Amino acid sequence: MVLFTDPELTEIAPGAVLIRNAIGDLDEQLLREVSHLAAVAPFRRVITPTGKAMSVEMTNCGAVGWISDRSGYRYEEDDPISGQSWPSMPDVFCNTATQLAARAGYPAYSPDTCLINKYSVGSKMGMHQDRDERDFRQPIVSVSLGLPIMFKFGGTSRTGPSVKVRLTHGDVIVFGGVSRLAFHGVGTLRAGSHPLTGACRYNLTFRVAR
Ligand code: MD6
Ligand code: FE
Repeated sequence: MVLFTDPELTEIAPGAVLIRNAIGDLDEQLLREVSHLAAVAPFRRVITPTGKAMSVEMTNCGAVGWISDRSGYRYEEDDPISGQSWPSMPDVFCNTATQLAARAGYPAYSPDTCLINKYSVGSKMGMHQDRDERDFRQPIVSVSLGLPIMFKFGGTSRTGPSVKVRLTHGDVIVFGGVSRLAFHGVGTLRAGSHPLTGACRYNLTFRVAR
């Protein structure tokens, strides 16, 4: 049950909750962890099954990580670059995701993976569904850090009408319920400079994959 008395909280679609400025002063700690993780599992541009490199760079932490190559989208226990397991999820990641999910009305959330997206000028992400996880009753918690971007939130078909939300540093979307399989994407990252991330935007998406 969502607390509509929370002034920072908006339900953008049934089960999809936007929490503005949701991470307070944890931003620097989260970004520090991102750079530690990227030193172990570097950001890379994955190839889609059609053979195109995505413009967004990605890495993962947790028990599994989301990858894509010519054979498809899936979760893997090992980073294909190193052949080693993905770095474990920092406590501050897990604790933050659990608290945010609870605030949006999803108690006892315990993610087993975090996909980290890095956007540079010109990066974008087309409309897609997140459907490589096993249990769609579990929400996704998404934290935006750095430069702003336009988030498009559609329905259950790729081409239907969509709601647009400009996501800024510290904004969070918790994506669950009947919206868990909604199509969504983000527009092109525009040039800019953020005091903590410079010319980039990072997006942490927490999932229960297995
Ligand atoms: C992004 N986010 O914000 C891309 N997926 O850069 C996603 O694709 C996403 O924000 C599932 C749930 C929440 C999200
Ligand atoms: Fe997504």
